[in-house]
Amino acid sequence: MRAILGIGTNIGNREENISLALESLLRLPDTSVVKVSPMYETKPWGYIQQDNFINVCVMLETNLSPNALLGACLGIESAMGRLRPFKNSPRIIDIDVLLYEDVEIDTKELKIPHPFIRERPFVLVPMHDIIYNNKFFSYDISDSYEKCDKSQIIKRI
Ligand code: PH2
Ligand code: MG
Ligand code: MG
Repeated sequence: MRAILGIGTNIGNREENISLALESLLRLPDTSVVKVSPMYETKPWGYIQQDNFINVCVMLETNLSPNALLGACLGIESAMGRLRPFKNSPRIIDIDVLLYEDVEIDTKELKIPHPFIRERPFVLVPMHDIIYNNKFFSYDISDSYEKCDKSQIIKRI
């Protein structure tokens, strides 16, 4: 099954945090990394009194169930030292399951599609890079992508 993850970091060496998270994803069982978007420098969304983020989106091919994949992502976050002092607080790494083919899940622990995809330019821009013209996800972001404010989502070279 194909899944899309969103990864964000705004503490410490952000490029290194992204690389470490990608390396950990490569080591997951029954899972391969199919595509990685470019890195984007993004202004904080929600709680804005914090440093800029680097965000990327990743496409996986995986036999892990959505819940097992969530568990694996939370495990990588913990192993990298993620703390959760308050909602939307600065973080070493955040790995969210955004889409899992056309599966819909609405539990306390896991909501797929992720409920805020269409509101968040820092998700829409890198996601658009990797799901454009794909045949795995019918979730359509093209309208939201076209309309969203991309002025604070800067591609890194
Ligand atoms: N994640 C959030 C809240 N705000 N802003 C940016 N730019 N990037 C993020 O990854 C991010 C955010 C909650 O997970
Ligand atoms: Mg998040
Ligand atoms: Mg998260």
